[in-house]
Formats: sequence, C-alpha cells, structure tokens
Amino acid sequence: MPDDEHVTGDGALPHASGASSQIPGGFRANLTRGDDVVDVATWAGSIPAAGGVAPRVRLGSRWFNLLWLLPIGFVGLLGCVAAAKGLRGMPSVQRFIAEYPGTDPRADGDGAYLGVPSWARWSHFFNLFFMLFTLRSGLQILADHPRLYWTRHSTPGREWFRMQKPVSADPLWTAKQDSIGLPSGVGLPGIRHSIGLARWWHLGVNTLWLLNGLVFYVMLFVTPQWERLVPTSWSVFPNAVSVAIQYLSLDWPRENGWVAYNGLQLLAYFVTVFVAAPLALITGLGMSPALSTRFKRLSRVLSIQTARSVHFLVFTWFVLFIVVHVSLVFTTGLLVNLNHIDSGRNDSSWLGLWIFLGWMAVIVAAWVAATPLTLRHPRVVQRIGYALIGPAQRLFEHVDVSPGEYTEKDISPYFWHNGRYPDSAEYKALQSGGFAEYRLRIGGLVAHPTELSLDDLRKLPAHEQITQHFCIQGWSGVAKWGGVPMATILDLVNPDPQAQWVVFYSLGEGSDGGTYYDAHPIEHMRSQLAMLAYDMNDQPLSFGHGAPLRLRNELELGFKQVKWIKAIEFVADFSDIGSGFGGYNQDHEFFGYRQSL
Ligand SMILES: Nc1nc2c(c(=O)[nH]1)N[C@H]1C(S)=C(S)[C@@H](COP(=O)(O)O)O[C@H]1N2
Ligand SMILES: [Mo]
Repeated sequence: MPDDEHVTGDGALPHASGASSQIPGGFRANLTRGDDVVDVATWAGSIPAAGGVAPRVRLGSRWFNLLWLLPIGFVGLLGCVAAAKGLRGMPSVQRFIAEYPGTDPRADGDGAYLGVPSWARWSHFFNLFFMLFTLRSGLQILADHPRLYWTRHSTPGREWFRMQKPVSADPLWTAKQDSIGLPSGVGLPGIRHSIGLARWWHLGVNTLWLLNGLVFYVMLFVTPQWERLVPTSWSVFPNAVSVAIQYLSLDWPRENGWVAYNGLQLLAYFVTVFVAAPLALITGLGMSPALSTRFKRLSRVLSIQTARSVHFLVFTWFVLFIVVHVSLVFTTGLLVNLNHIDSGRNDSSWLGLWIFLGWMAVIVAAWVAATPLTLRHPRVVQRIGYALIGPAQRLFEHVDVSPGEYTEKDISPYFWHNGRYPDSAEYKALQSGGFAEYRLRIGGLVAHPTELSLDDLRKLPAHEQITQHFCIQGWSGVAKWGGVPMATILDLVNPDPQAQWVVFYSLGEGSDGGTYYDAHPIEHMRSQLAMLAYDMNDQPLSFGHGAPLRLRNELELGFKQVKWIKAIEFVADFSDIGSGFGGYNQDHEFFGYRQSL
C-alpha cells in the first residue's frame, strides 16, 4: 500500500476542509483492473478446483446418499411392473380399464379441431432450448453454496440437502471456500465460484423462457388448444391411474396424441405448465433481497431458503419430467410422436425425425460451445445478461424497504463469513491498536470532505436494524446491526448534485489483489436501511465480519456490503474506477452492479 494511503493519527478533523480532488487519487491508488478473459488457473484468486460429494438428504441426524435411489428405484420399478401385470389379470381391474381407458373420449372423434399448430411447435422447441440452459446454470448456482435449508438461518448441520462435506469447524471458514466446481459439460460454466457468470445465463435465458412462456399461454387460451392441457373432468384421475397400470404392465394404451393426451400425460403436462413453471418464477423471485424485503409477510412464510429449496425441487421435477417425457416419446411411436411436435403432421413419415435431429444438433452445438465461449468472452455474457435482466432488476430496486426488519428472536445463531480477509500491514497496525488510529475518510463530490474516527462515528446519532443478509451464493442470515445511518453521513458531507454513486473502499483486498470496493446508487443511501455498522448483535464488529466498519444496504446482495471500510467517495459515475463495472466482483468476477434480484 503506498504511503499516501496511511492515515496518521493527528489528521482527525471531523470537518476537515481541503480540496476533495486530493482524496480520490489516494482512495483509488491500489485499485486493479479485472481480466476480460477467464483464466481457469488464476480464476477467483486461484481458488483450487474442488468437487463436492454425491448429493445427500438429511433424515433426522442421518445423511442418506441419493445415489441409493438408483438401485432402489430400479428394484421398485421392477416390483411395480410385476404388480401391474398381476393387477391386469384381475377382472375388476379389467372392468376399471374398460370404463376408464385412459384417453380422452375426444380422441375417438375426427380430431379436426386440434392437431399441433406451428406456434406450439416453435414454442416447444424454444422452451426446451431455454429450459436446458436455465437448468444447467441453475445447477451451477446451487454448486456455489451446495446446501439447502428450510429456514432463513443457514446453520451448518441444519441443512436438509447437501452435495458437499459437513461444514468445516474453522471459525473463519468462508462460503467461498465451501463452494464446489462442476464438470464443464455439466455446469455452466462449471468452474468453481463462477456464480456471476452462471447468474447471467440463468436470469438472462430465463427472461427469454418467460417471454416464450407468455406467448405460449396467450396462444393456448385464444385457441382451443388449452383443452389439451387443462383437465375438464374429474375422470382424469381414474384415467391417469388406468394409464399408469397399462404402462407398467407393459401393455400400453391406444394413443391419439394428435387430438388429446391420455390422463397421465394430461396431469403431467398440466402440472408442468401451470404449477411447476409459475412456482419456478415465484420461488426465484422469493430469493431476491429487494422483493423479500418489500413483501415481508410473504417472505415470512416463503423465506429465501424455503424459496431456494422449493426452487430446487422444481428443478428436480423438470429434470425428471424431461427424462420420462423423452423416454415415452421414444417408446410410444417415435415417428408419429415426432411428426406431431416437429412437423405438425399426423403420420409416420421420416420428416419429423429429421427436423428433430436438426433441432438436437442446434442444442448440442450450443451446449458444447456454452462453457468455452463463456470463459473466452465473459464480458459479453455479463453485458447481454444485464441487457436481458437489468430492466427488471432496476424496477424492483425502487421498492419500499420499510417492512424489511426483523426482531431479536429472528437473529441467526450462525452467520457465515465470506470474502477475503484483510492482511495488509496497514490493517494489522490499526487492528493491534484497537482501531484508535482508524479514520474513515469521506470525499469526492461533496461540500465537506471529512475524516471520522470510530469515536466520532459513535458520537453520531446511533441507529439499529435487524435485517437479513442475502449472499449471492445462496446462504442467508439475520443479524442486528448498530451504527450510523448513511443519511446522517450524507447530511454531514453534503454531496454535490452531480454525485450519483457512492463508492465504498475497503482496507482489504479482493480475491485477485487490489482494493475491494463497491459502488451504490446515491438514492439507496437515503433509505432507512442503509447504514455504516460498527456493531453486530450488540458487540463491536468482529474481524471476520468487517471490523471496524462495514456497510449495510438491505436492498442489495451480500457482496455489495463492503467490510473493513477505509474510505467513501462520492462520484458522478464509476466508469473510471477499477475496470469501471461498479465494484470489485463486477470487475473481477463479472457480477452486475445492480443485483437486487
Ligand atoms: N472488503 C470486503 N468486503 C466484503 C467481501 C470481501 O471479500 N471483501 N465479501 C462480501 C460478500 S461476498 C459477502 S456475502 C459479505 C459477507 O459478510 P460476512 O462475512 O459478515 O457474512 O461481505 C461482503 N463484503
Ligand atoms: Mo457473498
């Protein structure tokens, strides 16, 4: 750290005058630029590759390895086939199947009114395409915090699902150390702690998936096609049971998918289109700090962790659906089925198969190219992702945060640590002196640049809030923060009208070296839940959580809550700070500068 960065104890002038232009060079002296290409060897502070363990589910105090489901499921299936064959020999079951053959009575009609129109075929293809990349990047997001919980307290040992070893006993163990990588053909992009890029894929492609879904919903209901997917009679249930028995007994029902689906199909499609898809959206939004803070009543029931867990169960549903759906398409009259959905014809010509193979070639090519392209052109992914999801993120940023507070009894017993701990001589000297020499420097586009000691800060009107922290990696925790509202700081320094962004610089470095920093829109700083915290849960902030001073802005994700703050700078824009993307993770790990979702 250059010498001009040192704060000498005698400079404590709460209202120091002096040109604000002197300060920025000092603030920014140790900033670095991020790479524009991902080098796997040096990625995320040269984080070593690490895989997880096979997925496990906790039953009480025991962990059950889900790989056991493969043999258990296989044996179970054989058992079901034997049982179904037995059932079909029984006269009562035969009568039942005769009464409920499984298919819709409309299937016996001429079917002139249905068929599969071209909009349905196109939206089916786009749905698959977007869905695959959403699932793949979703898995990558899970890998960044490979544990699932039912409460907002992400307490180690209390998770119900993990694909990682038990949490380390190291008290300063970080969530980043806990992340795992995935094979590059499975995850997107696969490498460990690549959540910034995975999120652009996930949220960006998802926006397209939702638009496609919206068109599909509208078309479905302005045409008679909705009758294919919405059961209109309770007989769908006995029909579904009948179909299940027929499938399992390996003596399959007569199908006429051109006109109507069988009961089991109808239920599976209905649940997928009208339950799973909306649930994916709702639980996705349930993980957002901005929305969770605004809709507290809802988030009490559907906490971020419940949302994340259900979101994962929806993922599981989609994966199982795809596997079973594709298997049945292949085994129940491949050519006819493919013609229905690919060529829009009701015959057994080869055309549908050729179209299908063409589409699969597109999907396979995109799948194979996605990781290498992402690692080579991460800035493009960051920009396109932001163009796709940014408008929604900005929209939800302006929500009212007043409901976003919790009570003492909500405080989490365990609060994860994250980030890179400060190790500079400057920090160590301050720390060993009990931070008596610490000075928070505030400058940039303000009328009154100033320096504040911890005593000065503690003398300002104190503020407390009990709020929830949302790490981008997926864990959360509630804590009580004590300190100074940012609004008070703004009143003290009086920002110029051109000041649009408030940049917080840390005494600590980011993962690749160079000062950790982050920029916040100035309008957030007037919000009642934006503060500089020197206390956490009624104790002075610990080393790990950001001593002596950290930011809380409850509209944003965890990585924006700069710890070990050394200085605050008011700027008109951040394009000349670091790489110019608005923060350390934005510059180095391709995060977005506004991530309220
Ligand atoms: N200076 C600095 N601040 C930082 C980080 C960091 O690496 N360096 N990590 C961020 C991230 S990703 C999170 S989730 C929170 C974690 O805060 P905690 O350790 O108190 O839980 O701090 C944020 N602030
Ligand atoms: Mo984080």
